[in-house]
Amino acid sequence: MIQDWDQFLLPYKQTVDELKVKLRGVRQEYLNQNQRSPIEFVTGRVKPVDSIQEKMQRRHVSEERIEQDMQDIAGLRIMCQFVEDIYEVVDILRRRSDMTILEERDYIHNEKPSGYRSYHIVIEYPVQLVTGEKKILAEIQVRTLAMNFWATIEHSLNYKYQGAFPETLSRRLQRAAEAAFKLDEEMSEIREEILEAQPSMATQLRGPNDS
Ligand code: 0O2
Repeated sequence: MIQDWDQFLLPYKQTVDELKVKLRGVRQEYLNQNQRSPIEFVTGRVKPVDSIQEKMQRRHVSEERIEQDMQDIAGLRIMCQFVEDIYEVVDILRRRSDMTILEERDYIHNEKPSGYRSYHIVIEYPVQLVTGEKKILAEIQVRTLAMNFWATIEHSLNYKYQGAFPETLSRRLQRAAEAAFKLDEEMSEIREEILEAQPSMATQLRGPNDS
């Protein structure tokens, strides 16, 4: 039995905190060089204990197997402006030596039946504890702003309907997901045209609050 969840989750919190700093640092590196960053913003969370317990029941994961079988207790999200940026971010992550990629799931080209799209990466990340090094699994979700918009709303509706959407709502959400993806495709085409016409725009496509 996990007696003290706060204690158990401490290395996961450290993982999320460290990765948030590092991934935001990637964005800052681009901006400092006056370049457009493929990372728009980064969020992270440790999965709440009730969600962990619910998933353990649903997936038949025992407490002995939790560290190996629950890949998303530590979760990071990287938001990008364009679909192309997602694959650039994935390449950046593949080149890093401070984490090991264990698994990649492309839910962009293989969207989920719900309409969900994102690129998922499961990594092993070493945290340094007083007792020594501990390897922690973390899930990094990389998605566009449009994919994030859809997923955030669908997630909150899911909470309300406990996953049992009425058929009409499911269909509308699938249509909305397609519309969001169409928007991503349109934006990519517009971006290509702008860049071809005016290469200097690359540095100008930056966020409003960036110095
Ligand atoms: P949270 O933290 O509240 O977002 P499973 O968890 O069983 O669905 P699996 O194989 O463990 O699936 O992992 P998968 O599919 O790679 O990633 C699960 C996570 O992806 C979910 O976490 C969501 O964040 C996101 N996700 C997957 N499918 C959907 C979807 O249809 N809609 C939305 N909005 N998000 C999705 P959790 O566990 O839901 O928790």
